Amino acid sequence: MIRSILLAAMTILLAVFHSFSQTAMTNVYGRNKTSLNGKWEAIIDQFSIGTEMGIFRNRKPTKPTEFLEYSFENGLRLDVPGDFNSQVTELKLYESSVWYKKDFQLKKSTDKRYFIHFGAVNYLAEVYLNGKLLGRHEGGFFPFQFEMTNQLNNGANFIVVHTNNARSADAIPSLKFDWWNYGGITREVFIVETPAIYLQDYTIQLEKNSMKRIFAKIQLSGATSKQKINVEIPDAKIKQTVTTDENGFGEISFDAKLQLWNTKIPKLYDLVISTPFETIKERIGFRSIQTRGTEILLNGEPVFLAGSNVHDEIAQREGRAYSEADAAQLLREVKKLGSNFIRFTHYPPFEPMVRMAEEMGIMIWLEIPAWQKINFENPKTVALGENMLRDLIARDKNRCAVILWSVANETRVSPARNKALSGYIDLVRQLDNTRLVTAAFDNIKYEEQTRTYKLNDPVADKLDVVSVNKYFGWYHQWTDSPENMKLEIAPDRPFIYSEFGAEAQFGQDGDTENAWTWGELYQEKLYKDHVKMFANIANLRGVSPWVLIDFKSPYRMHQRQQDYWNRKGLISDKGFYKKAWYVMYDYYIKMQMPIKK
Ligand code: GCB
Repeated sequence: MIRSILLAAMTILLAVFHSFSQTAMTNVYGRNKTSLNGKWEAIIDQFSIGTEMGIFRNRKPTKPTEFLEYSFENGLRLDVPGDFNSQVTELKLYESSVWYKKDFQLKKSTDKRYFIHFGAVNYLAEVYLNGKLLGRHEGGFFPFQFEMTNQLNNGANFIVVHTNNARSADAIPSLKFDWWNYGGITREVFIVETPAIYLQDYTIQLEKNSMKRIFAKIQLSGATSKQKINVEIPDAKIKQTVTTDENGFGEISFDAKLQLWNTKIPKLYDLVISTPFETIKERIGFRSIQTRGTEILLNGEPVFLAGSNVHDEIAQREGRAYSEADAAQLLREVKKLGSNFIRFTHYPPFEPMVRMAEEMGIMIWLEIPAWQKINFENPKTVALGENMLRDLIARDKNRCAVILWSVANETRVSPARNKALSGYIDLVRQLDNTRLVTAAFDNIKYEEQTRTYKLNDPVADKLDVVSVNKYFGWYHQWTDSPENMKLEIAPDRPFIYSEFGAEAQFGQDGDTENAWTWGELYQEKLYKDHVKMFANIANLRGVSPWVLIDFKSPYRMHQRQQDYWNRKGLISDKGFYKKAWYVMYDYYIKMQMPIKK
């Protein structure tokens, strides 16, 4: 009896497990893949009734008395990748179900495995192949995959994806957030063909605090016996063999003579990993990142993070950024400002953007969308955040440009939140002990007696670098002249001023005194004041103005000044530089000048 109950429970667990997505394989761009990008047929399903109707079966009437109240044929067609809100005028504010369908042909080999990879779907995705559920995924900014091998036909196939971007209280992000809730299949889709035993995951980086010792971790999928894997970096004369165990896992570490990646010369090497069944290539770099007291050290040298906060949106076009051209446009602006560092807010951007930033020598902060009011009381929400961290680190852990993982932005202190964030920090360290961990806080408090701002947050003590968002002159009053402002934030470690700023419409002067003029002069002065304040913060190791470019947001309802744009950009929605841009430009030149000894 007990045995059969256990068996039944196991079967249910397996079924539930099966219906969830898998973490995407490392380096999908280096795989044998076919793109499913392009036009997909689509059906808008405002009431989310398509599941009951069986839209995913894509049936046609089979007898005279039969009719079906849906059809993909000759209807809406949407571009993938791309959000649906900015493709169809009526969908601009839409937050519900859209069904996508794509036909494809595939010559199936019996000795291969097949996966479908999604760069991201916002927010929920249910993926069906040939009318049967492959699985579900939750979270709008992370890659995921499903294995299709058994359900795939040799020849004609069709994929249906049910996407839904409705907000919910237990989601991450939760009900409100300051960016547009772009929905749909927002990032690229690939079919990946692999051998039966394939290289699912690998990590190759310098060991913590080392500038010459490399460690490599390999995970094969489908292996049942030991295998020999070659790891080669010809340019660095590296040729190593890792022997995996019966479960496909192997690791090794070795010394190498390397030219380290840095922001001036972002050296990347060609990496070749060969198993007996396949060869995977990519470009990879090596650097060390650590803290010493209040310093951040890149390859042992103190570095100042001259930052840009970047949303996944470009100037001159509404909608989610998705292409290499978009990434190039965004990153060009980051470079032009003189930034050596990007804080990608408040979610990871699409993968090619991270790779391109690395090629350009830009250091990177990546975070999960745990933004302000997250329901940390709910264990499912906490677990969702953990999964996001796992997926994020799985995707970008081989990118040397990534120096900081951020676990949250402006979350409210509570026992449940403290426990959740503390768990996230431990998890990040367990998954990747080579990078620095941070979070952005907005809860600094003014101490009247000492006229000093301090941060009293139990979570901050666990971080390598403490980051604060504070809007003096905009949401908060200056309590002293900028030169005399005192901030003592985590004085024993590096501090990043991760957000500050004000809204201004490009081309509208206003005046320096009144915020409500929404003018460039007010914004410019506010930036000058911040620069004065920065000079007095002893442990300030980076700043990141909010925000590089104006972006769309439902929060911003002033119809004449904002029109649903957050206008805190240094650059306008049309791509013009506001006066404040030049203040930061000058500051960044000064902060990155070599120190005279
Ligand atoms: C913040 C948030 C950011 C907002 C910004 C603003 O503190 O972290 O997501 O967009 O302020 O403009 O209010």
